[in-house]
Amino acid sequence: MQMTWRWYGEGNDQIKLSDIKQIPGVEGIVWALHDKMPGEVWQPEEIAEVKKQLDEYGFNMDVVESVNVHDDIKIGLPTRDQYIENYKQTLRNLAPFGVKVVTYNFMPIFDWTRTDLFHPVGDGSTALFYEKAKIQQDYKEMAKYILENLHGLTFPGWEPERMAKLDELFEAYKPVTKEKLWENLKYFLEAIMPTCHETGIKMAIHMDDPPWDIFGIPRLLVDKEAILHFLKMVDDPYNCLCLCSGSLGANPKNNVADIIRSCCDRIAFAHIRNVKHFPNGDFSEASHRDCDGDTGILEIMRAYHDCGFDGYIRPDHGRQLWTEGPGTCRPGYGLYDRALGIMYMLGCWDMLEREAGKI
Ligand code: DNO
Repeated sequence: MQMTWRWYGEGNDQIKLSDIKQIPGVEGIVWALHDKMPGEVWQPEEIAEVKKQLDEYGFNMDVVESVNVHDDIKIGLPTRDQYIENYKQTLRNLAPFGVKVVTYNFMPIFDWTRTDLFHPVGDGSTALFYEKAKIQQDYKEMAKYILENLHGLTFPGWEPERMAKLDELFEAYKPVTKEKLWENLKYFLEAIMPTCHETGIKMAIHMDDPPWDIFGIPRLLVDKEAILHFLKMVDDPYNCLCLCSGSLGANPKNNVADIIRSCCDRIAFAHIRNVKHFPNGDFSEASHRDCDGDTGILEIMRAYHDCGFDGYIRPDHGRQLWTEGPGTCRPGYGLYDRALGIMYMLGCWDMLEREAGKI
């Protein structure tokens, strides 16, 4: 496996590349051009700028998270073809810089969804929290809460320009049933697979978070059955997964280690995140330590190891620790808990490697 760290870019992340350099084992930065709207072409000179910054610290830029997919592609509007052409051009522009994996998602309207970004964990730290009852109600209320609590920081999928048009977006998605959304995803992937072969870039779809329909809009990548359907639907080695343990793990019925074993050869990128469930359907994010949540981090690491996983991996959301709070820390993406998460993951991995006689 190759350890990576998600960084939001110079001037857009409180964490410095020099801080990340001190965390053991990090080889690459998972990056994006965060000021790009979905559908815009990423230009070579903009990509070159990021490469220069990463080169200074010896980090690779192999993984992009995300090149976001325009709503017209998800909705299946006639304008989608132009946006697909733009997407292909972005892939062609990324490849000469060594990019190997592009992450994206196919969630309508909202990306990951939480109701509290700084929820007390009980030990003085805070974490992202999902209160089920709140997600039945007012989507505008929820979007407003999220945007206000980002304190002006960008968050992909939560572009203020898109959030300002929520009623229009909900209206536009009305005819998009779950079946239609699967079809639109297939159309998109079949259109870009030749460009993936040409550029050597694997497309890694992120799991839907949370893994169920919200506010009446469908979500697709929610469980083992859906994942296997997705891989078969476009059966191409460049059609891959960004297997997010925390997204899937939000549903207690998902056995994440088992899912990994069923499709490991198509996992290009692994997100490791731990989630704790409450009996009423609420959940809180937790430290990466196995016993702090219900996701089964130890068995997940064992599954990756048994399968000989050599793709990219990163700690996903961490709690906000110590001095990290609203305004000083991008929710879920602070420095400390993700760094602790890396040490936990490397600890598991090193032990498995030792037991296998590899180190
Ligand atoms: C959450 C992230 C997701 C992910 C996108 C990929 O923190 O894992 O927002 O980046 O869904 O497009």
